[in-house]
Amino acid sequence: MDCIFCKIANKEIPSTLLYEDEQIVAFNDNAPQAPTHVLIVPHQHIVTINDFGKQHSTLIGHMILTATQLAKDLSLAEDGYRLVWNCNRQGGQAVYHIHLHLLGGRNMHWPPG
Ligand code: DGP
Repeated sequence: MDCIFCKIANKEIPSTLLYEDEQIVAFNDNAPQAPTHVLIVPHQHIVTINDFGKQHSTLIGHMILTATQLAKDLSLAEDGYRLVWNCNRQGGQAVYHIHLHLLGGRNMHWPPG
């Protein structure tokens, strides 16, 4: 399968992994939208969050808890940060392998762009 995030998760393409286990990897976004911009990505190729089902509940929880732990580890927790899932075209999804964005280190705007 020609998927950039599968290749990163499988270490076929090098990246600086901030976290990894049997379910997920976390690495820096290569087009950062904030001083800290980390992507939390499952090994499992799930195309969009529309494909989430109850069977993914543990994975989803693990992704969110890893993001909040990384936020603490990266000293973002006190000032705050944002977690983002983009879904499909209008949601701004560019890579069709789900990923959770962890953004921090600057003031975030609302409504988002
Ligand atoms: P999204 O728009 O939600 O699909 O976000 C995709 C993000 O993935 C975008 O912020 C840029 C990042 N990205 C795309 N290709 C690569 C890559 O090869 N390496 C890394 N580290 N990030 C990538």
